[in-house]
Amino acid sequence: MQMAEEDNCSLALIGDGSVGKSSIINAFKTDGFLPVYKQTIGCDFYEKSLVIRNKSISLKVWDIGGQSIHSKNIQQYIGSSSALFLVYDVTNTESFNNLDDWLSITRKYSNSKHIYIVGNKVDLISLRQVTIKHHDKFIIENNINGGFYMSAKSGENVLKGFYKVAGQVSGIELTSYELAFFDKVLGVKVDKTNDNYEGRTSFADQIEEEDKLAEENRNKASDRCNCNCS
Ligand code: G3D
Ligand code: MG
Repeated sequence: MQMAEEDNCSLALIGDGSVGKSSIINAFKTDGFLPVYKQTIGCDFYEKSLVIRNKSISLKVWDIGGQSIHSKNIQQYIGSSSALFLVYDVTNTESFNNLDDWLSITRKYSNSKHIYIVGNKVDLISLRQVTIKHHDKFIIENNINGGFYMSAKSGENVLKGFYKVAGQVSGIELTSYELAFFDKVLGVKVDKTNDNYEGRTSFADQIEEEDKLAEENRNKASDRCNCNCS
């Protein structure tokens, strides 16, 4: 009997800090939401085997800290990803505006056709700032593959997004009917002691150092500022 071959999909979640990248990955990873943990510094990854239409797909997910856009290692993570989620927070216009920078850096280092924007925190309905019109306009004007709205808190669209994209990378276009099976809302869990850095790479410490240095230099530069800016 022939062994079924396994496809590979590596997906990087990038975007500003606090938009919910780690929370989305945790929602996918644990079928739950872990609201209390440190901001990702550096880069962590998680690997999971998915079965899509009887095809086994090994999905590797990279979580790149928002503060590492200028890190030299970001090229490697973006360049080696077959798909990219550019995540923003629908309650934070700045995180949406900064997608321009995230897309530029993505296009600089990647030829992937599988680029999506993800508007996260849609559970915060009354705080929403970024409209559907802006979200759609970004997709059309930048000619990217598409976008999702997610809530890492309720789990809305999280499974759907990951399965849809992993399928696409393997040449499988899941139908709306098939995707509806992933439409479940994930359970909510609170784990205040979680400090799980499983899959943290050796680059993580290096990136952390670079980020600290950049922050220190920024602080030094602002200390030297003698103007009347507030
Ligand atoms: P990051 O990995 O992009 O830096 P995190 O972002 O996953 O660390 O999330 C940043 C904060 O946003 C966290 O709040 C987290 O609980 C919250 N968050 C993430 N996703 C959602 C969501 O879908 N809905 C809501 N309501 N909150 C979300 P804290 O307070 O722990 O810093
Ligand atoms: Mg994080």
